[in-house]
Amino acid sequence: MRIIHTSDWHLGRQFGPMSLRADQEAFCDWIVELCQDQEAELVVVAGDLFDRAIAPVESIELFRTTVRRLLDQGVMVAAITGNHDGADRVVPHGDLLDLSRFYLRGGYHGVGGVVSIDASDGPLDLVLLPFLDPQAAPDDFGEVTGGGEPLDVDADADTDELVDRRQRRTHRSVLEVACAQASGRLAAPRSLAVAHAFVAGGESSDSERQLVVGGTGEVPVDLFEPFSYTALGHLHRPQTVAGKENVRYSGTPLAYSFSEEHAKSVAVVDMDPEGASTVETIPVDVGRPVRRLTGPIDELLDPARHPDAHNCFVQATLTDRSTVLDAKTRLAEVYPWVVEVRLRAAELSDEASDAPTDVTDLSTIDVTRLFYEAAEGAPPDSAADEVLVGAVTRATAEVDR
Ligand SMILES: [Mn+2]
Repeated sequence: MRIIHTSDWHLGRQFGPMSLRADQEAFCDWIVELCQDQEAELVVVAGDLFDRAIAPVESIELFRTTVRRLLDQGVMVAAITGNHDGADRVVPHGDLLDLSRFYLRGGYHGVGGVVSIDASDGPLDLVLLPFLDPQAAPDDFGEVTGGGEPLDVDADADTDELVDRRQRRTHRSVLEVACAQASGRLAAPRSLAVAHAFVAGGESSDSERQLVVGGTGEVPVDLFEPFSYTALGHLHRPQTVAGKENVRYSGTPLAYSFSEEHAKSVAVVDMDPEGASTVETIPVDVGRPVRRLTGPIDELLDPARHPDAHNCFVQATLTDRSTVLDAKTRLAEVYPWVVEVRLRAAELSDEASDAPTDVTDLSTIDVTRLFYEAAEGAPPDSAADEVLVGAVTRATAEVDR
């Protein structure tokens, strides 16, 4: 069977002040068409369906119509909530939707369960592992002992033990329980796990929100050992984990931060009836890429210099020593999608302020020169130095008077 693995659609997200609505709609059209062209049987969305817990109404509508179009085409859909989603709002009808072959899970309800699917070439066990907030775990949620066995939960456990157990919980410990429970229930010769997690060894971008406050929230890759293929969400860059072809992040369909200059793609997974899979990544050719440009403003304003950045979201870092007026307005004439303008000189002065120099033995003019260098990113040239010397001489003369 052919599975299309995607994640982190983040519907409703903006790029800085720019709306991504048209790009997200274009991606939804694209995925519907891709499934038709590829004759896919199942589409996976591995968490962060929406960008925030209370998603805009038009994003909810876009998700609903996209799933509807896929189901109408005869494609099954499996989706879980991520750390951005409001699980309680997304999934109240979860198991009802199973009837239409839309498998949606979030939060702790039904976690550790297995959904048996009849695919065209045989059965598949689907294990849906949404982002599990350790602090939100029900009190009777188990623990895994050293041997990987879920601990029996004693309903009469005293309060101290419950408090201890709550404090011990980490993203790793709750996911371990869920994986152990699910793997004990596997029945088909093959399985597909869908999880939203930060698996140790993965490479992050600037647009993921930390899974848990404090600690790293990392989980070890061997949690997913029992499953034939693990479709991961959370990290926004497409990648395999720990060199395993069958444990993979699809990455986001669109670039959501300037750290994502890499190409975006979805993973097309062909799985045989025994669970062996081959994977091909298909680049997503809709949506606006991102570009980081660095240089003096005159260089960046030359339209021949970076013609490929014209249609990108642009972050411009200006290296000019002197003040640049109206930089963003001027850059927008060449790069209509410029989002952010940064000043390198300002960055340099930030760096300089990290390393304070002992100025007690320096003359007033030398301290002034140091200040100039920190503010402008370079020592004063002779003309600037003449002005500084003049100003300092006059100021100190006035103080002495
Ligand atoms: Mn995400």
